[in-house]
Amino acid sequence: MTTHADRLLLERPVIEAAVHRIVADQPVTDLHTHCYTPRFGASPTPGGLLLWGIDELVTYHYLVAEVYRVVPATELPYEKFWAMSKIQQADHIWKHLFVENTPISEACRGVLTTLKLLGLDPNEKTLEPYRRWFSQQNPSDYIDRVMQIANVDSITMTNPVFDDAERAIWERDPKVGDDPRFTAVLRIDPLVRDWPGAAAKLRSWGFDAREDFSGKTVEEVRRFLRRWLDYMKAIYVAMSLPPEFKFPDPNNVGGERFIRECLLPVCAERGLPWAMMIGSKLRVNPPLGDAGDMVAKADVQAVVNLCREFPRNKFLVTMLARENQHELCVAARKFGNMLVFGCWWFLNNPVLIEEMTRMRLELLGTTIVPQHSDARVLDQLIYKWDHSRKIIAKVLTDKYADTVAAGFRLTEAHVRRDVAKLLRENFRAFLAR
Ligand code: RAT
Ligand code: ZN
Repeated sequence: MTTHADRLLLERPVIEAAVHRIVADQPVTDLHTHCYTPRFGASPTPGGLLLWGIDELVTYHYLVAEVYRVVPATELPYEKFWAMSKIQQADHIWKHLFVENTPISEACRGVLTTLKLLGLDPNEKTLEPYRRWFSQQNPSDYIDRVMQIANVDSITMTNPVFDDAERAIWERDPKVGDDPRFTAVLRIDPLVRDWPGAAAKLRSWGFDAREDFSGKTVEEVRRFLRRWLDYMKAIYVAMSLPPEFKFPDPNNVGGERFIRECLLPVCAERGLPWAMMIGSKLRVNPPLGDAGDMVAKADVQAVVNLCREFPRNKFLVTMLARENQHELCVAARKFGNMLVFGCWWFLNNPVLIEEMTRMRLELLGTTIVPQHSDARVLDQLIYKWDHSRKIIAKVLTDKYADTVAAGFRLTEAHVRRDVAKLLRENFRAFLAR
């Protein structure tokens, strides 16, 4: 007897329909977001870290960058924009990007998709109707609703301990991260980007970390890492690293020693991966804030050196430059302790997601995590996953059609197994390893 799972998928339209259905039905474990549990406070409450709702969606920094292409700083100086209320900023962006221009960029389209999938008409000329709708939602219930629409089963936070506002919240409320829908990640960019500054901070928090690594620095930095990993119940450690990142690095001896002597031993002892997000050049236009960051090509050899020298460590790796993607895939073929993930930030555009997903599947089979959302605003989970799922399904359809043409007897069970790995199990298995 042929069961549903054994059903052969041999013709392209049959493959296509099955793949799109299976990809849509597969719950995602989203391994990198900037979303928070409601206990961190929620917008529009001042200081709330969980951002959600129409005004946050429309003032996403990707859209701040885009509105400055339409209304340049000579017409609206940056200080004036930042002095406006969130509502005024959102109105400005809506008018210029959604009403007076056609919202075809990926970040604009994302707002439309989100509204549509929430059951709203994205054609309103002002934001008032959306504001009324969102004001009737309660953040915690709304998280459930967004997760259900996006079909996301777990949201991984990003928890920067060097951010004073966030650290204060953790210190006030040790249970702030306890929500079964979320997991925490210890984010510590300054320890490599600015070792002397980070060491000074650690000293001010009672850890005797010295710039020249004298005394008990190594032990103390390890104590700091363990303390926060345990406190947050972090599932990995993350850093965004500059295009100049090297390992070893004679120009950043402090950063290198931190990685070698403190970070990697603690990660190995705890069985936790280190997520490296490489290629972000911060603040090339400082007054734009988060919208003022840039991309540049980075050095894949640094990743190769780390994976080879530290075989007991696990490395989650994503790179920001399109030009690095091929070399990174080849590097991943050499090292089982590396898991390539996501189409990060400026790569989160259909043309690049498709290209990267295709290349990764061709070079690495299903041993990848094709996407993460990087949602900064909770509601963005809806569009980021809707858009990416469709591209992943499209690419998989092509790959399966080629495999079938080579004589493989493809069934629904194969597709289900592969899609589960890609969207959920590969990441979970890597953590558990
Ligand atoms: O994608 C983004 O929103 C960036 O601003 C960054 O947050 C980046 O994803 C990061 O995690 O550093
Ligand atoms: Zn991010």
